[in-house]
Amino acid sequence: MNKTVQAQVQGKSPPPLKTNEKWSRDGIAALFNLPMNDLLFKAQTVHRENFNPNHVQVSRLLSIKTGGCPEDCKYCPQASSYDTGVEADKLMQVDQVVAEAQKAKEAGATRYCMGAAWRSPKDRDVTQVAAIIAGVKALGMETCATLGMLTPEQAVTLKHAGLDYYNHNIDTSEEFYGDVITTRTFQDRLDTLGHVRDAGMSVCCGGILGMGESGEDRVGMLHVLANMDRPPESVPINLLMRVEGTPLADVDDLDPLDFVRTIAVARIIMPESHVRLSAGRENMSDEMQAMCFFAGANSIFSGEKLLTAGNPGDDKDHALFARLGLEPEPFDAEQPAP
Ligand code: SAM
Ligand code: DTB
Ligand code: SF4
Repeated sequence: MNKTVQAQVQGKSPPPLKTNEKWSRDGIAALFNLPMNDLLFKAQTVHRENFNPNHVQVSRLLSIKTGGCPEDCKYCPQASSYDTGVEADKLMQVDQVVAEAQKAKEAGATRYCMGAAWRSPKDRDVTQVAAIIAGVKALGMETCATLGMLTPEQAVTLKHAGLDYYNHNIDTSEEFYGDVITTRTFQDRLDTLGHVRDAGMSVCCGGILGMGESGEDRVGMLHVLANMDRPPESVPINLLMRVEGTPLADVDDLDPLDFVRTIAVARIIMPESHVRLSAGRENMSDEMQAMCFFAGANSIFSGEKLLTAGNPGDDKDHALFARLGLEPEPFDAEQPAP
């Protein structure tokens, strides 16, 4: 007896299935439960149908406004309520950021991602960030920013300044979200993502694994991402960087194979998205990263620093790419972002 019939027999309504749902939770959970070889084979097959399997998109991050954030995200070293040793700084000047972006371009990065530790920017902050974006865009790089919650008008201003991508993560499942952040809601995040889409920008949206979430939460997070009207063009999957002073500093290790499985499932259910092997590579072996690339990850952050935390750096990454026969994905500056 199928679930619907069973529910009808028991006089209960079946679980709601939205008409536009592309992937059900059960369907996603079934992928997670495949034998590893079947899951990886499927993911690599989907990957090859959509991308050059040996190309990896390279982005570089810069924290343009560090620390002092009023939010309480339990993973974050930049929240002012945790004693993590991160000093609060003012928004950087245009020239300083453009000079850093130029260096990143020379080192081979094609997308420049600028992060600010704000709950939401003030309009005057957006004016200043718009000038920064215009300067970086003029170098011929793709631009991305992550500034917290936006109003529809702020999203339009950033788009007009030349912003290609906006990063705003859902971070985890809707069910686990309240255990991690209490100062803004899951729906607040979806609202900002809607404003970003309405302004015509590409969306970068993903989450963090290893925060003590369950397997069901990982299913729930990917379920939300894959069922967006348009799935995010870029899906960062971060492995929690446990920072002393944050409430999640001592959370247990995640099984690395559960991380790889999540990448593989993301690849299968969002076949056209770039899946980014994001924060946490500093704590991964070459072998684990190789498995993530085989599972369909095709983007990384390069450089020795993420926003405040460490990253492997160019020398290690060049050696890794050489070991695996990978190449940076070429970027055609003439092509508009999807
Ligand atoms: N304040 C803005 C916001 O929260 O949207 C932008 C910056 S915030 C640092 C960007 C993202 O970085 C977060 O949504 C989270 O997914 C990720 N992040 C922050 N701290 C992290 C950590 N310790 N480990 C892994 N990812 C982290
Ligand atoms: C994302 O998903 N990960 C990046 C980027 N988007 C902004 C940030 C990772 C931050 C890691 C902790 C730190 O450097 O402070
Ligand atoms: Fe602030 Fe963003 Fe860190 Fe949350 S993740 S505390 S909003 S900087």
